[in-house]
Amino acid sequence: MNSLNFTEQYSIKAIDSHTGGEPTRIIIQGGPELGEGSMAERLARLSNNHDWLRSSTVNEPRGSEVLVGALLCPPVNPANIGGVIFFNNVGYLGMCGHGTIGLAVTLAFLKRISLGVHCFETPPGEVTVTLHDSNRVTVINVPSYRYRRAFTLQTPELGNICGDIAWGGNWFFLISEHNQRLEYDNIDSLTEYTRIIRRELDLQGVRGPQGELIDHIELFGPASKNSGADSCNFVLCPGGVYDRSPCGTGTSAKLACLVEDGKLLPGDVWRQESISGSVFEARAILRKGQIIPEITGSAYITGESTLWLNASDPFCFGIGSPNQKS
Ligand code: PYC
Repeated sequence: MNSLNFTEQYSIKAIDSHTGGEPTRIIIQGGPELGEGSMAERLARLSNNHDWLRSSTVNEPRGSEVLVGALLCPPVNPANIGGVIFFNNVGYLGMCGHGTIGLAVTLAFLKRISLGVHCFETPPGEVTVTLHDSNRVTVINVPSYRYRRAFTLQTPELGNICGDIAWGGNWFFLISEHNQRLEYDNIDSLTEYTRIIRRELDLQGVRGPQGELIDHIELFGPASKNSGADSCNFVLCPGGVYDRSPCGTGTSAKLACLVEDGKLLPGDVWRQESISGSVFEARAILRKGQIIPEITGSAYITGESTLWLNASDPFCFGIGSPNQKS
């Protein structure tokens, strides 16, 4: 049953935060029971049987296309703090870097974790966070790698676009050679440009090794003068809007490409600036031949709320969602 049976009112508790400008809504109460199994198995159950949770909490009118939601779950391994499944206005994410930083800060706000190291389970694997203070967090992400180097996409509208396809917990097409101006006042045309690329990748059947959609597009350019960063990015997310943060999984995919090209040594710092001016500090370490990204950023709590679902509300499960009642 992909809806929720309730009479009159149903409530969900959520904590909102932002990481480098990108919002995260952590659902701490009122989510469905997903049973046993890995976070990948629970994601499938959430998506197939309880998608109402995603659409009602991140879609309008309660949320927006920018918001990333996350359901906190009990861990499989009791030594871990919890499991987490990330979602957005159109579906589900693998890992989410800014969201994991937001999650750690949220759990600290709730006094459920203290400073130090904590492990979480996500659909693509375990990640470790170090909570440095009430806002600053380092995430050790899942292993990241480049799948295709210098892949040329031929597009009728934009001509040939050359970039790398890489995994950083989500799939990215990373483009450094483009004629776009990476400035905040150029967001509309960057969004349009990357939406075309995303559509063409999909239409032309360009996929990951297991047929995965390449659903994030990442452009790189010079960092702004006073940021102290190595590069600035613009990341188009699957829901069609840009990441306000430098994107933790996108920065991880970038690190994998840089290390594989010999442009960044394991352990050296890479500062990635976002189009909105926030910066993640990143480095890659090598473990058993795999590239393991570490991403450091800060999150801030922006709200603590009870979301109400009203049985007579036609938009109870979100506007335009497949779960919409009217
Ligand atoms: O920080 O990994 C990230 C992310 C993915 C989508 C939005 N943010």
